[in-house]
Amino acid sequence: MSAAPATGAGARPAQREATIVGAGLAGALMATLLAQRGWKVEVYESRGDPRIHGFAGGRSINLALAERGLHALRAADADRDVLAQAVMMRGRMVHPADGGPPQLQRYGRDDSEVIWSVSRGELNITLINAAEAAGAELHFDRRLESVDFVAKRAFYRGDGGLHRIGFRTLIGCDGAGSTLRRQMDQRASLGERTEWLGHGYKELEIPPAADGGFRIEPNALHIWPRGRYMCIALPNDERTFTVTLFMAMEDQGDGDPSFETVPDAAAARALFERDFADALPLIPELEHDFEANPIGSLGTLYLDRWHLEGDAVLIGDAAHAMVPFHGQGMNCAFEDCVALARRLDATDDLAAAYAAFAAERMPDAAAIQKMALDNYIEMRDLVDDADYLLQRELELALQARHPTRFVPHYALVTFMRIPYSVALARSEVQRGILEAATRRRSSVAEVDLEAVDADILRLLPPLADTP
Ligand code: FAD
Ligand code: E0Q
Repeated sequence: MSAAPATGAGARPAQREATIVGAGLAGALMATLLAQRGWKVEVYESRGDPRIHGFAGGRSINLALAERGLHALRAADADRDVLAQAVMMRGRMVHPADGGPPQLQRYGRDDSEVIWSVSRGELNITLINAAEAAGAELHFDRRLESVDFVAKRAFYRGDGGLHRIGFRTLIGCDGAGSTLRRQMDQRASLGERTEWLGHGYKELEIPPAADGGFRIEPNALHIWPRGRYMCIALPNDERTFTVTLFMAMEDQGDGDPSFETVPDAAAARALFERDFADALPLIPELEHDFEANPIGSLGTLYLDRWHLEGDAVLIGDAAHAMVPFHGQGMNCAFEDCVALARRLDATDDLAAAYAAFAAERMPDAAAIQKMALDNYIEMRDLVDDADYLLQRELELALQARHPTRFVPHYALVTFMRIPYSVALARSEVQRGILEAATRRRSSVAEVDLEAVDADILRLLPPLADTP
C-alpha cells in the first residue's frame, strides 16, 4: 500500500500549463519557449494552418529582423532556420526625388552590423514547426470569441461550431485587434487608448527580372523619402521586393498626396510617374496591386495594465502595437516572449510573474513606441539634408573615439539588446551633444572634438556590452 500523495496547499507545485491565444509571430515563439521548458502548452489560432492553406492570400510580405529578435530566436534554437531564408540588408538605399542615382547609407560600421529581411509567412511556419517539435499543441481555425474568467473557460469559434475549453491561464498573442484584450477590459479596465497616425499604407510588388534575378540591389532596404510621405522596398528570398507606400489617409490641404486624393489605380500611376519615377517601371502590376490590396492603418496602442491577476496577460502587438518605422514591432514582441518565459519559469505564482513581466517591459515598450514615431519623421525627410548627414558622420567619428560610451542611436536600437528605455535615454543625451557640436558647422573637421569628448565623459557612462 502506498501513501496518498500530499495535497495540502503548497505541497505540490502548480501544473506548468498555459493556453496561448494566436499562433502568429509572438504566439508561436512563446509556445516554443514554454514547451521547451517542459510546459504543457495549447495554442488557439483563428486562421487555418498556413502549412496547408498558404499564407495571407499568397502575398509575400516581409519584415526586418534585427539583433533583439534574432537573439530571441537563438533562445528557441530557431535562428539558423530563419536566417537560411533571410536576405541581408546592410543599409538604406536612398532614391532621391530628382531621379539622381540611389545612395547607400550603411546601417552599421561594417557587414557585422546588418539586419535581415524575412518573409512573415515563412517565419511563421518555421516557428509553428518549432512549437510543435517542442511539444506544444496547436489548434487552427479556432477564433477566441469570449472568456468567462470566473469559470475559467474560453469560447472559440471554428469548424462551424463554438468550442468551450477550460484554461489555467491565457497568454494573449492575438495581435493589435486582440479579442482577449477586449475580454480582459470588460472584466477590469486596462486603460486602453489608441493614437492613430492618420497615415496608412499599401503594399505593391516588384517581381524578379527576366533572368530570374533581383531587379534592384538586393542587400538593402530601399527608400524613396518624399517629405511627408514615402515608399520603401524590402527584398524577398524569391527575388521579389515588397514595396510599401506610406502616406496620409485624408487630404491635408497641403498639396501632398493622400489615400483620399489617390483613390484608384489611375491616380496611383500618376503619383508614381511624378514622385517615384524610377520605381514605376519596376512594378508592372501597379494598377492590380493598388486595387487588390487593402489600405493598412497605423497607430500606437497604450495600456495601463497588461495582465489580469494570474488569469491572463498580453504580449506583442496585443499589448503595445506601434507604428512600423523603426522595424522593431516583431523584434520587441520576440523580446517580450523571452522576458515572459523567464518570469514564468522563476515562480509558480502566475500573478507575480505577470506583474514582474509588465513592470520590466512596459517602460521599454513605451520607449520603442516613441522612437518608432520619431523615425517616421526622420525617414520621410531623409533626403540629402546636410545637417542630418553631418550628424550621422559625427556619430561615427564619436563612436570611433568612445566605442563604449557613444553608440549611434540606430545601433543602440538595432544592434544592441540594452533595454529600449536605456537606448532612448542615451539617444536623447547624444542628440543634444550632436546638435550643439554641429550648430553652424558644415563638416566634422570644424567640430571641436576635445570639447565634445568632455561632454561624452561627463554625460555617458560606459556600456557593459557594446555592439
Ligand atoms: P500578429 O503577428 O498580428 O499575430 C497575431 C495572431 O493572432 C495572428 O496569427 C492572428 O490570426 C491571431 N488572432 C487574432 N485574433 C485572434 C483570435 N480572436 N483568436 C485566435 N487567434 C487570433 N516589425 C518588425 O520587427 N520589423 C519590421 O520590418 C516590421 N515591419 C512592419 C511593417 C508594417 C506595414 C506593419 C503593419 C508592421 C510591421 N512590423 C514590423 C510589426 C510586426 O508586424 C508586428 O509587431 C508583429 O507582427 C507582432 O506580432 P504578434 O504576434 O504580436 O501579432
Ligand atoms: C529598419 C528596418 C517598415 C519599416 C521597417 C524597417 C525600417 C523602416 C524605415 C521601415 C528603419 C530605418 N527601418 O531604416 O531606420 O531599420 O525595418 Cl519604414
